Amino acid sequence: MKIGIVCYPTFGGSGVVATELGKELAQNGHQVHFITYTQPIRLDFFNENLFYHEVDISSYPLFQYAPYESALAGKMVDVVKYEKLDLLHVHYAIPHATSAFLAKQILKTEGIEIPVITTLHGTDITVVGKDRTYKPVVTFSINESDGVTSVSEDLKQETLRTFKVTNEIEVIPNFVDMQRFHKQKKDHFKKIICPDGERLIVHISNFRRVKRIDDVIQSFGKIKQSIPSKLLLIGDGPERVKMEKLCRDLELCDDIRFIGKLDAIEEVLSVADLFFMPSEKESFGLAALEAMACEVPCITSNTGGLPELNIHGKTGYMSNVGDIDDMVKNALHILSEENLATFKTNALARAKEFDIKNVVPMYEAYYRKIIEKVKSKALALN
Ligand code: GMT
Repeated sequence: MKIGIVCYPTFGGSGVVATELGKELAQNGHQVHFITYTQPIRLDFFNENLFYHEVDISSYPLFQYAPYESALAGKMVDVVKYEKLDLLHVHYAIPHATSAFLAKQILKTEGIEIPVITTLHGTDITVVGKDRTYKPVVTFSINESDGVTSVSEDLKQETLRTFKVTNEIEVIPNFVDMQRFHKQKKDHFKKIICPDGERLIVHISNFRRVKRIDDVIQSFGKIKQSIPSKLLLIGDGPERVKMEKLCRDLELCDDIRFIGKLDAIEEVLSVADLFFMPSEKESFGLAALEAMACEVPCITSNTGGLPELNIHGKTGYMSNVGDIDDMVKNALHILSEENLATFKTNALARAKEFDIKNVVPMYEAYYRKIIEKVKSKALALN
């Protein structure tokens, strides 16, 4: 198949999933065309089947805001026509599904039927999509897509509760590339971070409020009173400065390091003992899955799709959002000498269920189904 993929090219989970999906599809022999405003972060790989098309957003003094949706739709039309794509797969509803609808209508006037699949990732539904301004547009764009997938059952249910959806939603979970994410021997690295054999706790996110990094820091402060530990905070975003201040206020700076955005996170995860994800909302929790693949158990909140990933008492523990005392109690249990190895083994076993090799075929089957559906519909109308 010739597949167009539209996504946010940044470190965010939806862009990572879209890029990893495209890379795997290319490995499987499909031709994959990324259409984004800049080179996707994880598109760091040469494959003869991978192509990148940059959306050019021309400005004009009249525009206070450049019309990105129009530029994206125009680029989609161009790539579909000239690369003869079979399908457009857009990740994150806003504004990608809307631009795809526009592109589809334009192409229709030229006799081209392009199937459009929208994958819902989380905040496009649970935060931004709910906003009064966007809600009618998101509802319309979901209903006008030829196929809709969601990364967890919980996100599907939340979508059905929030919007008047008339379309079927197929759940295809997120996945992990086990060849990249596996425990590597990085003992020298662990020695540098934890010179006295401390436990290593890691958090990775885009540092938005929804991630509740203050809960990570406060929990860490309590954990280290019982078990000598270090905390690595990986990523960057709007909350970083506030979180640095919190570390200073709690006098934890000697044991916490902010690493910023990091590409080779599997190297850090290889030496981690515990991953923290206390998010307010989390449709899936891709970073937790990547941690599990590197044999790192997880302390997460029990929100959104996290119960579909983290098995309470086996691969880690879940707590109510904001219940720091419970998180600390559970973290101490996992980090104890007698329990840690079992939790690590369980985390790896769970991650294997989300191996990219098992999940990408679900997308391939879904693509074929939607292409067929669109073909039959077009035939019936002619
Ligand atoms: O977590 C974020 O804020 C980034 C966001 C995104 O769209 O890039 O992540 C969402 O999509 C990921 C990939 O499907 C999921 O693993 C995350 O759980 C989800 N984030 C939220 O629901 C907050």
